[in-house]
Amino acid sequence: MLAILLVLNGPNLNLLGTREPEIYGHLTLEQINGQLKGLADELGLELEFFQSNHEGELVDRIHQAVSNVKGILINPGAFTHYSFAIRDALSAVNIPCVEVHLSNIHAREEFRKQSVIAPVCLGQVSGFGALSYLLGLRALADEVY
Ligand code: CA2
Repeated sequence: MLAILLVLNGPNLNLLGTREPEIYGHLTLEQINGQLKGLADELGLELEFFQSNHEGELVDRIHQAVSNVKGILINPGAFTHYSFAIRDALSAVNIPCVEVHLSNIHAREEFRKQSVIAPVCLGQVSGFGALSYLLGLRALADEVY
């Protein structure tokens, strides 16, 4: 049976490809997920995808992951910077997690430089557009196998 990894995306990432392409690129979330699926097939992994604009829904999905998920790839969106609820959920389930960002959060506004999620993750990939997700998936796959 293939290991299942969960790809989580937070608020506003459903708008990818429609606005602010100079910051977030031209790809839609569906296209990024398609690239991830291609890489997962190569690596022999199964992916589940979930995007929500609601903090509680992301927390609930993380809780559900306990039953079958071996790793979590997460772009928490703006929740990166202040959601102790998502951080606590990731910490509670104790599933290996990698944080990814399209933009380089360390090269933007002051408030974006802090991630409250990163301390409960294996690591963070930030600033490479869709490639951040692919690099993050490779890192997570390494941990899972
Ligand atoms: O760079 C990233 O991946 C972010 O997680 C994106 C978040 C932002 O709040 C984080 O600081 C960094 C914002 C996602 C907003 O996505 C949009 C996509 C298209 C148009 C407008 C917003």
